[in-house]
Amino acid sequence: MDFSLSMEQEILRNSVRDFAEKEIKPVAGELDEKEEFSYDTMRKMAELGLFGMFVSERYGGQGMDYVSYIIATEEIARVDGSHAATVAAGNSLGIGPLYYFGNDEQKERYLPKLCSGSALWGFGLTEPNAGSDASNSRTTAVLKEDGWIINGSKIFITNASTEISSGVTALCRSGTREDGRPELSCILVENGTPGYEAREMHGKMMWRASNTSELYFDDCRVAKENLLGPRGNGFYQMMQTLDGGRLSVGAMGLGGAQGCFELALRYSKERVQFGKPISNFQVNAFKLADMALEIECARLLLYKACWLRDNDKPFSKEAAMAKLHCSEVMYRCANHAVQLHGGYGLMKEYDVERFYRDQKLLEVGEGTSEVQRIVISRLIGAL
Ligand code: COS
Repeated sequence: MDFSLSMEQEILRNSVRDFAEKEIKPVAGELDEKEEFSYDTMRKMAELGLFGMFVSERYGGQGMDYVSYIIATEEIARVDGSHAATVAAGNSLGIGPLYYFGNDEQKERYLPKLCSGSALWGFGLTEPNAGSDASNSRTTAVLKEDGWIINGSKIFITNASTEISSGVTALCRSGTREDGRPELSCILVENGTPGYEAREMHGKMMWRASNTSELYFDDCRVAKENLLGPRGNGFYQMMQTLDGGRLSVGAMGLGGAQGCFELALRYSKERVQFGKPISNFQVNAFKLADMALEIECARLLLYKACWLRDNDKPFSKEAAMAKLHCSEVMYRCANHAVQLHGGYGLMKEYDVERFYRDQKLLEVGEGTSEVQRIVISRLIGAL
């Protein structure tokens, strides 16, 4: 068994780490405070090649393996959750469905701009009444002579209402299946289409510098050709996309946990109480040891799941496990990190305060921890 990364993967990790330290870390706190999406850091992340990472060069992508994409996401998350969210949602959820299920014309139309990072695309699954129960979508798409007419709304959609957002893949009820259940299809809707509006949401606890939107479809008309893949395949497409997406959320948990650990270790060695650095007290050293242990285990689990994907092996169960575990590892690491910082950890001046808030999303987004346990339970044959 070979656990070593390739030279290209090591170089990628170092360059993304260096970039994140220099370009994101200094501005992350202020952007979080102002709840502001940064077009400047977006442009720089795009220049670094952080979009279209697993897409073939034919469509303007970087043609990398999934492990590389996950390493890059991990390194951004080590410094800031909001920027990692922009990258993870941009690749897995924005680009993913178009790349996996689009026809040549759709890929050629949308992917080059998305892979260059000059445009972003949303993943329109969640609705006000269809969160965990994702197939209970109420948004309808009716096929008429001149195209689809869409009505309904979506909520909590990342990257959908920035100035460079160019559209969304929307899951819609397009009819009724033979077995009486709703037929669900994915339809591509471009920004600027009459009847479609994406409104930015504010007041978030976490990922405050990422873009989150509510989407409204009011007799929104798009061409028949905007259907993604075969009619009725929408839910499978969304679920398959989420399998890959969950690996990037795992990377956010792993990177965030690593960030918390490094901040906590440095602070514990500097902070002196009772005449010695607080890391010298066994109660604190053990916290740091537990963090290091959990991060090591999480990394092995996540990379193995990515390796399965890269080698065309089933990975749904491992993706759910990695997403769940990495989220919970970051939870424990963020908690320890704030505890080790004492009162200072509760102040915005210290990055651990932001990590502590950002972590919570990982247990909620792209399938709650409870949903991951359902997926795992089913895949091990327990449910
Ligand atoms: N890939 C492809 N198809 C899949 C799939 C996957 N990973 N998982 C399920 N499916 C298929 C099933 O085979 C089933 O097909 P049929 O309708 O032909 O029988 C269909 O999808 C429905 O599957 P299932 O019966 O398991 O659906 P449930 O309604 O029970 O929902 C959960 C299952 C809860 C796991 C699903 O709704 C889910 O993941 N919810 C969370 C959604 C989420 O992550 N939202 C966050 C998005 S924010 S980015």
